[in-house]
Amino acid sequence: MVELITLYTAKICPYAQRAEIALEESGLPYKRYEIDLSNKPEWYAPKVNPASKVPAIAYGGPDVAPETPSPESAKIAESLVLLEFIADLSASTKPLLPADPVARAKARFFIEAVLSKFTGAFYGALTRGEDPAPVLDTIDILQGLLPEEGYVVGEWSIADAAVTPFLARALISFKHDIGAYDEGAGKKLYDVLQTDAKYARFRKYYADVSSRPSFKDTWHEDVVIDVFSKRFNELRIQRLAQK
Ligand SMILES: N[C@@H](CCC(=O)N[C@@H](CS)C(=O)NCC(=O)O)C(=O)O
Repeated sequence: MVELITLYTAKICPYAQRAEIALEESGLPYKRYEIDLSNKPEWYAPKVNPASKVPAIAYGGPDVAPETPSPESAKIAESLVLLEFIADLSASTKPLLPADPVARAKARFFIEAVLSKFTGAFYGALTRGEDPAPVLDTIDILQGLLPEEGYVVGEWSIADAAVTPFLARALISFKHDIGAYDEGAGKKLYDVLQTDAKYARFRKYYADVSSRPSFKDTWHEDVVIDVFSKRFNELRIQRLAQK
């Protein structure tokens, strides 16, 4: 029997959105608790996640308020661990990974590619002002791993949950030219992604994942635009001032 689940999350955080999307897809009941990352509650690190990061899940134990987590619940952190955990919990009711070992390996390989290729290139541009153009190459790698249609392994799986929050933040940042990179470089890249025939498969994939209720209900575009533009456009100004 699946026990009580409390998800500690934050609207701004792509890692946290991964877990939230998977929980929504699983159909498992859970309590959602928003952590203010700029003013974290003092109980959060000692009682939930010593790394003081979101996402984290308190699983099992008595039915308590999220602010007073029970020592009897298991505390689990790290978004990719949580995706696997949620898939394990819902395996018999709503599979979030296919049964076939090859398809499971493909899902995990895709997740690894998101981590090792795409997120580094995106954050390099967003936070360190690196040229965003290499992001296109990493999107090309990801779309090359997709089947001709559908999700990463055909049916929706946690591999789709792993990538969607990052694609959403990359697209919205580039669309609004938000980031520490040179002014105009994001918008240029966004226009290529929207129009170039080379990225047609990517566009279709993103349309598929982003139209699911699990994404729409967990995506807070206004919050992301607001926080990202304050944080990363300021980094652009600082970078230019140091030139
Ligand atoms: N590797 C972690 C990364 C999680 C992470 O970096 N979360 C950020 C927010 S997006 C966080 O909680 N940072 C702590 C802070 O801002 O103080 C995971 O995959 O869950």
